[in-house]
Amino acid sequence: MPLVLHAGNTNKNAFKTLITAEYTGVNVELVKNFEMGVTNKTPEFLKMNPIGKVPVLETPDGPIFESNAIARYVARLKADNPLLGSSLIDSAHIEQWIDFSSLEIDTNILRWFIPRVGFAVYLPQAEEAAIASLKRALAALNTHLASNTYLVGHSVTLADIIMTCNLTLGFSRILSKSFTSEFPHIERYFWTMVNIPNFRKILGEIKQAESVPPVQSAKKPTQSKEPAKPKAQAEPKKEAAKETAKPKVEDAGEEEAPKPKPKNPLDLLPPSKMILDEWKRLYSNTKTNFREVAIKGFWDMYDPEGYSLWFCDYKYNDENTVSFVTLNKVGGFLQRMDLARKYAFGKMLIIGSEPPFKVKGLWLFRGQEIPQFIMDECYDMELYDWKKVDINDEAQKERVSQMIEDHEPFEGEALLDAKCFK
Ligand SMILES: N[C@@H](CCC(=O)N[C@@H](CS)C(=O)NCC(=O)O)C(=O)O
Repeated sequence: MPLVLHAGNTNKNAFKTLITAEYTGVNVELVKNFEMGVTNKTPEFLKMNPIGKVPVLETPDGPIFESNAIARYVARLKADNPLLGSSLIDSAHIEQWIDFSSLEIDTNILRWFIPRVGFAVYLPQAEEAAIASLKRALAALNTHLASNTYLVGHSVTLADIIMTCNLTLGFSRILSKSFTSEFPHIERYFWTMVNIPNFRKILGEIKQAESVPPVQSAKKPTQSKEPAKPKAQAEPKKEAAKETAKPKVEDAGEEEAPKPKPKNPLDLLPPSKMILDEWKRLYSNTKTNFREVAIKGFWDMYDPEGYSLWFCDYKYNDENTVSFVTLNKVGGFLQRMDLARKYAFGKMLIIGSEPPFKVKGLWLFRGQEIPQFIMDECYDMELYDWKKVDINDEAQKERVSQMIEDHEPFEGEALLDAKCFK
């Protein structure tokens, strides 16, 4: 008889047990027709887990909740299971990495992700703190993995299973390549693990998030406050099984009513004679004589009191060894700058005819500083060194012109590509 696991079929916490079962040779099956927010709120389910969360495993000796405990139970069904280590110290290190994965990595990924997708109140400072804590944990993990293929010993253990499932949520929903490239040993580890057959069978093919999801307004925590709808009445939920995509309401429970959006401080600056949209139109519509028309037009329009110009220089150019990865990284950056569309124009040049490619850019921002909300919300900003352009310096002015017009050669080198943010 299979052990029945209650969860949707995309739940990364359930994957911990399913992968463990593959390694252990235990028959675990997902319950049929599980519907998130409905099945797990019935009185029968609440008897198994009084807080109505999944996964829950039914065993001949009674139910178990908490995904790490369930995975441990399944691993212990096999005597001397190598997943649990073969010495006291290995077992302790397995427990250490399981806790680290749950408390330092998963928690901070969720603190970053959940408010963004609207299941908790979004607070920029809280997000900043979550990202800082996550980076601290990932840096330690990256260092460990620099000289270790697996977390403990020389083969897969339960710690790798739990860590990989937690990273799966991160990599597929919020940790884009430009974020993870700071942690190359974790990248190597993660892609190796998810391609091991016992993992791949359960996880399927993982596609890394292309960008950080934009902030959505907070969603109503309907599941915790409304009684469960009888099954027949429940709307068909395509998304129902996607707890991985939408970690549910536990963190949204404390949600406050959405506050009116504060005005962006840049809207309170004295008006500028430069109309950003006019410049963007001129840039887009100039097809010939670019220097004479668009560049001249730019300098005629430019208002050094209302706007500032900035050069940026990617700090990790030596990592730009694959052209399409470099292009995607820059593309992701421009997508994430979407929030700045009303206040910025940018050019990003990908320079060189062979790797490593250099990434350099020019940005026009409203105001005299790089707007704080961009620094806060677009983490790519810290991957670049920023230098304010001195327009009284003719050489710098000429560099600005060349960057706007994709001048080639640029500083003596060919351009692989040039991308514009407008
Ligand atoms: N610490 C728990 C977390 C479980 C959890 O947060 N489950 C989510 C889905 S991934 C859930 O059931 N949410 C429904 C709810 O909060 O009512 C575990 O590892 O099992």
